[in-house]
Amino acid sequence: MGYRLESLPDLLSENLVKSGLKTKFIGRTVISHQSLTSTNAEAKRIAPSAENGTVVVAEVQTIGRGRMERHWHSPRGGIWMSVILKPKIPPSLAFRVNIAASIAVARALEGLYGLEVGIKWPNDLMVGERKVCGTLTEIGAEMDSLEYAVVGIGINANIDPDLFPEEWKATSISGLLGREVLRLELVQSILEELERACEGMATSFDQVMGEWSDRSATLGRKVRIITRDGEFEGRAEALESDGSLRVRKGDGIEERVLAGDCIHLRPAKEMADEGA
Ligand code: BT5
Repeated sequence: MGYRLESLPDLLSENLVKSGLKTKFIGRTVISHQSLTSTNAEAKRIAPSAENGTVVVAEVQTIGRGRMERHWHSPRGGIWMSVILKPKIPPSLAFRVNIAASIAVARALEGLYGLEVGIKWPNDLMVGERKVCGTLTEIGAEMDSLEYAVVGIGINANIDPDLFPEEWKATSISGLLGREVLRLELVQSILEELERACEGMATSFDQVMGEWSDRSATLGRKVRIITRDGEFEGRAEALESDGSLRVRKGDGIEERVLAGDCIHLRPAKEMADEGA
């Protein structure tokens, strides 16, 4: 039986998420909680025995995780979910899962609400200069094969943006649109887009990588890169096929950065106007 979306309370229950979902494998199993420490932690716990495409979702996370052990604020009204994927790829290509997730969220936000979403390397989805979504991919692997990837997706859906400290440069979908959205519809759209984006993951991924570059808010910008080894500034030039960001420093030397933080220093347009 189909449900009419607009007549439903906006719950992310197992039945509602699965109802009418147009996917082959993502979301065949949905595990829905009122509250979890972290959907990624729970997804990792069950991943070894879970079926490919299992989705874990929670209304609230009490210890939501960002990258590098940072805290992710996850109050009611947001979308906090993790998808367990088991693509047949080596661990070195696991970054593709994160790329696919960013593309899926960007497509969904654009398709449903007409929002122009930019992807900030490595894992932020931005509207203008503000973050609306972050992704966190964690893996379990043998030396040469990926056992599972857990891709966590956190979206500030229906949250008062004033709840975020200004220094986070965060906002929410409801804050941007001036109205609340149906999270259920957004979750389903993301899961459908994620499945599409994952299609060529084990073979040719060039098209999705190209879409990432097209949607990138980072390429062409002057950036400060902060890694475990230190920091430097330069111009972000390209996303390489191994997932690294290629940055040309002031002295002309190119660096390839696989992991780290990226701060956008100046708008691309301003730099182009200056011929930088
Ligand atoms: C991320 O980390 O952007 C990854 C966020 C992933 C969250 C999802 S929710 C479902 C799944 N389960 C989890 O436990 N996690 C995943 P990072 O780039 O490190 O950004 C973290 C930083 O963003 C924090 O240090 C804050 O400054 C800021 N921040 C925290 N909560 C935020 C929020 N809700 N919206 C925007 N910024 C936030």
